[in-house]
Amino acid sequence: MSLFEDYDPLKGNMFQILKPDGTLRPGEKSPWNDQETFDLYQKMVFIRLADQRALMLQRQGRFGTYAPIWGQEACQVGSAYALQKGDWVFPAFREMGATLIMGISLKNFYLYWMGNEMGSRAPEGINVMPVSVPVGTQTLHAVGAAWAAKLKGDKVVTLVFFGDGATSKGDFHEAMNFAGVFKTPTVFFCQNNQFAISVPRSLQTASKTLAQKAIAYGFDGIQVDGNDLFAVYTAAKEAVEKARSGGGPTLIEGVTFRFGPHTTADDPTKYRREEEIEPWKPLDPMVRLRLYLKEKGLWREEVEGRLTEKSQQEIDQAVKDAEAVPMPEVEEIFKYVFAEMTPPLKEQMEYLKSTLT
Ligand SMILES: Cc1ncc(C[n+]2csc(CCOP(=O)(O)OP(=O)(O)O)c2C)c(N)n1
Repeated sequence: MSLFEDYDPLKGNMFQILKPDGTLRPGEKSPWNDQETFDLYQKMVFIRLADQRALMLQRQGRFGTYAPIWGQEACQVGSAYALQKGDWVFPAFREMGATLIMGISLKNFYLYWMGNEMGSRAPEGINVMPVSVPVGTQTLHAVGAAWAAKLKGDKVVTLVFFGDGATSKGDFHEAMNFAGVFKTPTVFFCQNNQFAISVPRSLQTASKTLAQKAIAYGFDGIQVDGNDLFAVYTAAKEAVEKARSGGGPTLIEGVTFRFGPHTTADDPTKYRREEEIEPWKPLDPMVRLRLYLKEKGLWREEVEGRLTEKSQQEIDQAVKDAEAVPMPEVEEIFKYVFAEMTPPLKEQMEYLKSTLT
């Protein structure tokens, strides 16, 4: 029986394997052996520290802005890890975890937020599309790419990330409809982090779950504990395999929480009370994985210290390498919009240049 038949998104019975206390639900097991689980924990430590560093770099004026992933590591690592070589990730703007799991270097990732478009260029063989700031538009791109692959007979799956806020966009509904009709090999991953900037989930939709939106479009939807790496991976893996074997799309709603600001440009204390954050703290994806590993004898304070030190060294190097890349000329903002620059673009470019001299 398929996981998607066991969990009815209308009922809101969320799929979970690893409980917040680090123990497994009865009858459930880790999808990996101990070593692999530990390796993924190590990657998550690196990702969390790289995320924290990004925030600091912005505060120091070395990044333009940044959209932190703090709290959403399991959603991103678990789902991207379920892909195979040749599959594609279509990120929104908060997907450092998924991007690094796909093999993009931290240096490359940092470059984008430093304002260098070279950071949008994935190396050959790494299938990660550039950051998509216009909310939800990437869902259409992911469906188009999946459809193209299907027409060509390529066994490729596209995984697209978006937030709870994006589910109110027409793009999302058009993408879901098209995917359902043409049975495209697409996995829609909604990171329901409870907020779209200042708009809480309760004001986003009257639907009981976001996963249930799949029902209207004729395919599977499942609500997963987005802070549970094991559950996210297991659901994503099943969705990816289903897509690859011609079974069509799936909508996964990862229930999670954004601990940080929306981006470095906002102050969450203006719209979110401390009491709203408090209940999510014990549900942190890193905490439960650490408890699980501790019980297995694989985690101790010294281990954490070692992982942190090693990660910080790698992060230091990535910052150095990214800052050593020459910044592009300001003209490049305008140069590639059209084959030939239009008069308004030329005017804007001249104006910008005049403000810089
Ligand atoms: C088309 C469009 N409208 C508005 C914005 C401004 N904006 C940026 S992020 C955001 C909220 C997105 O919320 P959600 O989809 O839940 O993703 P999250 O930021 O929580 O990851 C908005 C309204 C935008 N970038 N694009």
